[in-house]
Amino acid sequence: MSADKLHIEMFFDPDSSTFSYVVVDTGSASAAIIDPVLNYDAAAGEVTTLDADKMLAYIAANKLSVQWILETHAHADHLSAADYLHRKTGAPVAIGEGIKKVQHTFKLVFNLGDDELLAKGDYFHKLFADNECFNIGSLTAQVLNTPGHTNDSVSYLIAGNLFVGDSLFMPDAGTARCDFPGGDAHILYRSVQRIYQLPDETKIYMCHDYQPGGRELKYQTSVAEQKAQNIHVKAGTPEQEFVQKREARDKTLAVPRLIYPAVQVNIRGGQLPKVEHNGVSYIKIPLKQR
Ligand SMILES: N[C@@H](CCC(=O)N[C@@H](CS)C(=O)NCC(=O)O)C(=O)O
Ligand SMILES: [Fe+2]
Repeated sequence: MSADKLHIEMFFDPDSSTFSYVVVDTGSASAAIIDPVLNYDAAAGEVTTLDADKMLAYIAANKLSVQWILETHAHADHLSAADYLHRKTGAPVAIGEGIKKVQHTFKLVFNLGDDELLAKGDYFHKLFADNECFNIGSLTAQVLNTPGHTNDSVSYLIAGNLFVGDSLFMPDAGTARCDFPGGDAHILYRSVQRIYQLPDETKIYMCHDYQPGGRELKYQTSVAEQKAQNIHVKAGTPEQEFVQKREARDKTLAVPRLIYPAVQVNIRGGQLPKVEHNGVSYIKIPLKQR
């Protein structure tokens, strides 16, 4: 680990093109985990903890004390390992308070009873309000609500480093889709403007990189680079121009491969649906007949 006050260790899941992070306050060896992935083989219905165990190995090797497990949003493309890591480390699982809306939306989609989901932020240990601050050892972190991709999307600002979830992609990929239930390109535009108010040198960390044109994997950029180069929204791009581009692209995108398993688990903070009387947990998929 570096001798800086803060160290950011990146982990990549190639199956879902997701970046997860361990953010370390090197002075106190306190850490936060951001957006951990639970591996899932949909055909086999098999959940494994390969990626999360790599994080745990790093945490053990560096004798870190995990203080937070942070979600930037309820992911629609991969399952979260937040609950697994909570059970391993005891750290609270936190997300933006917009999760209540996401839970409400998907409670209806999955026809869940109150015994399964109340949609009041249940399953999470902490719901962050906009601008709320919290500590990772001696580091101060701030929560910025950045909805648009989803209702619950937040960015975490930690000592000049911004973890944006899917509010921005690398400049050559632009932004994430806004066509999930609760998504809204107008709202994402305003969230991006909020991010663009931060100092130009603010470092921005991705949650995904789909490597457009087959270029090498990238996970870090800056506010200045985004403002100058983002293909969907540069500094000064009018809202309507962004919305048109975003909505046109959304029309071309297929439903994410793991949306039903992912959302079902992630609105429960990474817990699998309650086991049935035979001890087995099941994933539900609503069928549309056309
Ligand atoms: N092909 C991927 C797509 C995943 C996906 O839709 N990712 C979202 C973020 S959760 C997105 O914004 N994608 C933008 C894009 O593919 O251009 C899958 O099936 O999992
Ligand atoms: Fe996402």
